[in-house]
Amino acid sequence: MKSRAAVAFEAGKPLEIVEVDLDGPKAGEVLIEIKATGICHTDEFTLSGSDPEGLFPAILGHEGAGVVVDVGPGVTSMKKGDHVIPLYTPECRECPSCLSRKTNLCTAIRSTQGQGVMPDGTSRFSYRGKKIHHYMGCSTFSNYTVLPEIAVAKVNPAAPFDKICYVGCGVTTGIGAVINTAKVEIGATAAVFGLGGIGLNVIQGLKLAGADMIIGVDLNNGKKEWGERFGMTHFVNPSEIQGDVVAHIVNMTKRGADQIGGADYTFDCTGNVKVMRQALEASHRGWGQSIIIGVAGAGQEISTRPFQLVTGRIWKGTAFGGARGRTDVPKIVNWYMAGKIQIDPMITHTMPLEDINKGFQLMHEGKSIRSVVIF
Ligand code: NAD
Ligand code: AHE
Ligand code: ZN
Repeated sequence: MKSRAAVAFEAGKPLEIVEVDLDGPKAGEVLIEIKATGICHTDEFTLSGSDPEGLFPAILGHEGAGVVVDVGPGVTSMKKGDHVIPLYTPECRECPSCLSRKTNLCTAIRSTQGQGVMPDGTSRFSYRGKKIHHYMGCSTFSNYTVLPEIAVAKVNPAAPFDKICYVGCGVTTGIGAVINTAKVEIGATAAVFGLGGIGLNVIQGLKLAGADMIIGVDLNNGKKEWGERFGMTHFVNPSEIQGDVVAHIVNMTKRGADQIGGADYTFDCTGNVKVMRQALEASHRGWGQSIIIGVAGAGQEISTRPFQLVTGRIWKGTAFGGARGRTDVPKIVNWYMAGKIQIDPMITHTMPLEDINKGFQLMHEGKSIRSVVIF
């Protein structure tokens, strides 16, 4: 069949809207009509050429929602008409990682996913007879896409596609980093570095978890009001303070008889390795946990004095907020439907597929929180 898609033919070039060819679902796969897709900073990261796993040409996009329109042989958990969210972190429930209960990083299809192909080693997408790569196993910048059944979450059919697509990455990553990865407790102090589409969801997760002090850190003063909307209690713009942001946060969080400062939990939501170090060092001596969410480009490395870890700080990372997609994503959609979490205000811009490059532009300019393409 044909599908309208935004194709990344080359790194660093705008996406091109073309009609691609799409083969139907094979055994264990489902064909999905994508109704809406968000544009995440990770799409921009890969398009820019910074992603060591980046492949071109490819159909990017990993934050979608849509409807199952066909199923391949052997599919048991989905049927035509189901409303679904594609998962870049599948949940096979059979691999050693899934069975370990210690991680959400299912290994069932990770190697082929990283090679831009389906589990059988081939791509379902082509253009003028040439292969187009899948991206993060999702390729939601195509009106139709194919995914393995294990990489699809069935969700509440009453939920609006143009909002719940964001659960496919940003919402789940931010809230999950707080709940699943950091396991933040009531009364905690926290600092969130980078108040974009992910950082604001970390803030909303912290509020949900009952954190007392929620410090937002961003170079863009426009983000102060955004953070406050979701529960941020203090804002720091590192370019406007006297001295170092680490000392500033440590000072703000001093408490107890010994007056030792540092946040109980810090989160990097920038992808900047220098900020990752600041976040670690702004966490509390003895127990502070710093969670890396941001994705850094090829060749970039993190560093700190080992003494920071010797003295009890914990450096962790999280992918998809530690969420098990088929189990957790339907629950998060229902939290949204029940009014427990907000999504609507963060979707600042919507556009048709033809204007997808404007969505990337808005992200570059720091003008959007999330842009959503509606098919
Ligand atoms: P975004 O562009 O919407 O937001 C980034 C924010 O960081 C902006 O508000 C920007 O002003 C701020 N910022 C930039 N440099 C800063 C600095 N030096 N100090 C303080 N603030 C600074 O991006 P996003 O969509 O929120 O994504 C954030 C990061 O998370 C990206 O690296 C993205 O690739 C990554 N990500 C990771 C996962 C995961 O599973 N680990 C999931 C989604 C996104
Ligand atoms: N391909 C990159 C890493 C990109 C990355 O870390 N991706 C996150 C999701 S970001 C979503 O917006 C992730 O899930 N990582 C775990 C995984 O298995 O990819 C690189 O550096 O090679
Ligand atoms: Zn993402």
